[in-house]
Formats: sequence, C-alpha cells, structure tokens
Amino acid sequence: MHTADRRSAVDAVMDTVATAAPQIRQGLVGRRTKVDEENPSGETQAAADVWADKLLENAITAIDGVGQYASEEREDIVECGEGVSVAVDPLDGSSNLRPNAAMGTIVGIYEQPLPAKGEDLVAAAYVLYGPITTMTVARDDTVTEYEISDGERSVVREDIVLPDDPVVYGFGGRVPDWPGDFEAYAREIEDELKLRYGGAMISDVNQVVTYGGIFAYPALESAPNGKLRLQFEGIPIGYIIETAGGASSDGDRSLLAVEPTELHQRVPVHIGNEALIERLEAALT
Ligand code: P6P
Repeated sequence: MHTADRRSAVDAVMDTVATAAPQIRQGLVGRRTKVDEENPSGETQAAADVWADKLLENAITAIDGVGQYASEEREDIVECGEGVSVAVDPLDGSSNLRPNAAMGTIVGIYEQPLPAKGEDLVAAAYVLYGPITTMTVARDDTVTEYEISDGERSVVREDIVLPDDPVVYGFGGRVPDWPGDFEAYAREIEDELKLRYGGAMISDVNQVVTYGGIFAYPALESAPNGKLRLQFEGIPIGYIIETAGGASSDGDRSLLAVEPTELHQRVPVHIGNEALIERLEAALT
C-alpha cells in the first residue's frame, strides 16, 4: 500500500473513531444490561458492547483504504476491500457500565492482514469516556491527546511522554491468583507508588500516561496468559506507551514483539515507565 494511501486511511479511521465517540457515549444510556451472548473470549456481553461494535463496523468498513475490520466482540474478521487492517475493542471495560465508571475504545491499525504483529502496527489510539471524552493517538512517532466535543477533536497535549518520576500503579487479577514472583514485585511497588485501579484498562493506562507508573494485568496461576487480548489491547496500548517513551512487556519481551498465533489470543500485559518494566522482567523468573 502506498504511503500516501496508508496515511489517508489512518486519517480516515481516526476521524471516524472521533466522530463515533460521542455517539458511543450517548448510546450507553439504556444499554447497560447484559445480553445472553458471549464474546469470543467467553465473556458475557453488555448490550452496549454489541451496539458499539456494530456502529464501528458500519463506519470503519465503509472507509476506502480499509481491508479488514476485527473486533474483540466478534469471532471472525470482516473483509471489506483492500488496505489497512483495523482491530478494535469497541467498549473496553464494559463491566464498568453498571457502576457508571470510566470505559474506553481501543483501535489498532495494522498494515498487514490480521492477526498481525506489533511491527505491523502503523497507528493506535484509545478513547476514554471519563468526565471528559478524550482520544489519545500514537502515530508518526508521537502521542497526541485530544478532547472530543460534538465529534470535533481539539488538541490538548502534544508529544506526550511519560513523567520521569512514577506515581501510580494498578494490577489486575486477584492477589491469591498472582504467581509468587509477580506478588513479590507487587509488594515492592505497593511500598513505592499509589494504587489506581478502576477495572477498565484504558482508564488505568491513562493514569500511567498522565502521572507515570505501571499498569499490569499479569499472568495468573489460573490463567497463564492473563486476561487481555494481544491484538485488541496488548499491541495497541504497548505501541502507545512505547511511543510515549515508556515500555511494555508480556513478562519477557515487548508486547510488540509477541508473535500472534490467533486473533483472540490472550497475553500478560505490563506497561509503564521503562525502569519499572525492567525491574518487573528481572523479577519474573
Ligand atoms: P478484572 C475489562 O473487562 C478488561 O478487559 C480491561 O479493560 C480491564 O483492565 C480488565 O478487564 C479488568 O479485569 O478482572 O479486574 O475485572
């Protein structure tokens, strides 16, 4: 795909997601109930999950220059022409709907057919449905934060880098389910940083982007590959964090270096300040 065509496809996907964000936010009203369906990861879906996925599928597959659409909420890839491959988590953290807590949308744009590696990612973004709807975009080796109002994006922060001095941490999974080596590392971090864990990856990741620190949903005794999905969460967020001067890891290597074997595979996710990730990898035997 020519660079100019790829750039215009990335522009169009980002504009489409920015336009969809207020629609998704408004569409959460009245869609907080669970449906009796499961996503490919075996998680019960909220009505909003299904609805947000359909909205994004319709909008993104209509873009000239998009060849594939895939979602955490659906088993199969939608073939829609020639061009980039777009992987989305339409509503990350939808279990936060009932308690009315923050959620997000995650987008990864790959230049190879899915499932694709981190080195095939050309851009990534997340929308955070917090008190304000914001969109954080990593492309062209820089990270930019926008505020979204009525579908219009306005830049609020450019060339974002993680603060040097980490402040917050957030670790998923239940403590008794953490492997001993991760628990020992967590105990060290608990003595050094402040707990910020809200149950929606994007909200917790945005704490790390804002204040510096570490977010992890680690390998668990009961789930050695953790909970989060490589294609839809691990790679896009790892790309954003590494573009912002941080680091990502599955415990051994950058999330961008993890070889995907199937679309919905899970991966242990650790992201944050480089020094904290280096300590983590050293601690995991
Ligand atoms: P737990 C939301 O369901 C999600 O996929 C991520 O957004 C979040 O980090 C994690 O799962 C929360 O999982 O086990 O704490 O409910």
